[in-house]
Amino acid sequence: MLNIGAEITSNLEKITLKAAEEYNKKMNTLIKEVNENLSQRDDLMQLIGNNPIKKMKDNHENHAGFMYNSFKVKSEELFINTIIWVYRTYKNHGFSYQYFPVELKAWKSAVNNNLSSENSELIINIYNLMLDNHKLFVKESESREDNEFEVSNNQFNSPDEFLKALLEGNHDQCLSEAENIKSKDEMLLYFENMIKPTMYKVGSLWEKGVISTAQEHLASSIVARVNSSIYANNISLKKNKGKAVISAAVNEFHEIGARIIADTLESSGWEVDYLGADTPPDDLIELLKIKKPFMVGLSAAMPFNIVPLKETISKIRDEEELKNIKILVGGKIFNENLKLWEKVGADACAFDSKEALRQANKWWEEVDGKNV
Ligand code: B12
Repeated sequence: MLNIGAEITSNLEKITLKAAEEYNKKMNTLIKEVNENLSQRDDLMQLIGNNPIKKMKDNHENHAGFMYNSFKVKSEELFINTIIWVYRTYKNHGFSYQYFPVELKAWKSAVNNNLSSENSELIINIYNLMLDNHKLFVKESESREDNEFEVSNNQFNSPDEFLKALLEGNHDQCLSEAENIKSKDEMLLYFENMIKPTMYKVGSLWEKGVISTAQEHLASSIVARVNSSIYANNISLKKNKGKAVISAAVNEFHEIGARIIADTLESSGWEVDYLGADTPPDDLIELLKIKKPFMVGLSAAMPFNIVPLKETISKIRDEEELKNIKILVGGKIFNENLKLWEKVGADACAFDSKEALRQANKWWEEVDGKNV
């Protein structure tokens, strides 16, 4: 971790709940003011590299959500990793490095104009820290790559060939190999050694501006079809373990990983209800009351979805009839920020499907006294 870590932690710790909530309440005003401030500049197009203004506005919306989450979760690693990702990705998409100090100053001024002085001071300290360390963030963003998974001894075709077929939209080729997967073990290996590294590579290419958002969407939708076909060919009807509900967190649209976890558990005897992306917390809780599962698995990838996930978990814990449910979390954001799962109040976190299955079976064994 960077040597500014301690300073970031101490400044995040100082942000009171009141200050965080005032920032949240006034978020739309802050975003509007920052958008207006930048839009009036003569050098706007140089700053954002001739990108559509909407791209900058999207960044401001994500920024506000990320800051609010950081004020509440107070994770130094999440804070630093996300800033570095933002610098790297927006630079790759044509934004100039100079955009960041300009934007951060606009946030400072919006916070100063709209929040009470008691709260704004605490939040402006964080913006000052970001401004003071601009050069460091530039340097770090140039030296760090997004995580990619290199898979050795792959029994399948090379992930590179699969990637090429995905990006070309070659459904037939992508499905042909999946049709040969005839056992649970092969299925699990395929998820971890083919689907996951390929999708991480897709993300890395999108981040570098090499492929478009449409190509990323195409790849995701083919993967969803491939996974459905693998599932249909390998479904296990023997259910000898507990019930599990698996879902992506509210506002979380990354659901391929959650679905892999659902299919993995189901193929190993768990009775699984898989809910997909963006499940609203109150509806999730209603469903849990009806289904009464042994465990619930929740997935998150985005930094701005951590507080909503934390609140969902806390709502589940508040329900007397759900108090024994085990809560497992996972997803890219937890894999990159190793202590984050504790901050959201989960019982455990798992890095991948193998680890998720091991944890779920361990809990089941403890409670049920069965050999699994
Ligand atoms: C496909 C994709 C999308 C698709 C998702 C489609 C779908 N049906 O899921 C769409 C287009 C919706 C999307 C949207 C966005 N995306 Co996107 N996306 C991706 C991409 C390329 C692949 C995700 C994936 O499928 N990975 C493969 C799975 C198998 O891996 P996994 O999720 O990590 O899952 C494994 C483990 O984490 C774990 N696990 C996962 N869930 C769970 C749950 C439990 C309970 C457990 C125990 C374990 C577990 O087990 C899984 C198997 O090993 C990633 C790149 C990447 N590196 O992941 C970017 C990525 C996650 N996206 C990113 C971004 C920025 C976005 C957007 C903000 C883009 C935008 N401008 O709109 C939005 C945000 C939407 C939102 N609110 O959620 C960034 C996030 C970076 C960051 N730090 O903030 C990434 C990393 C791309 C990049 N390199 O920059 N995206």
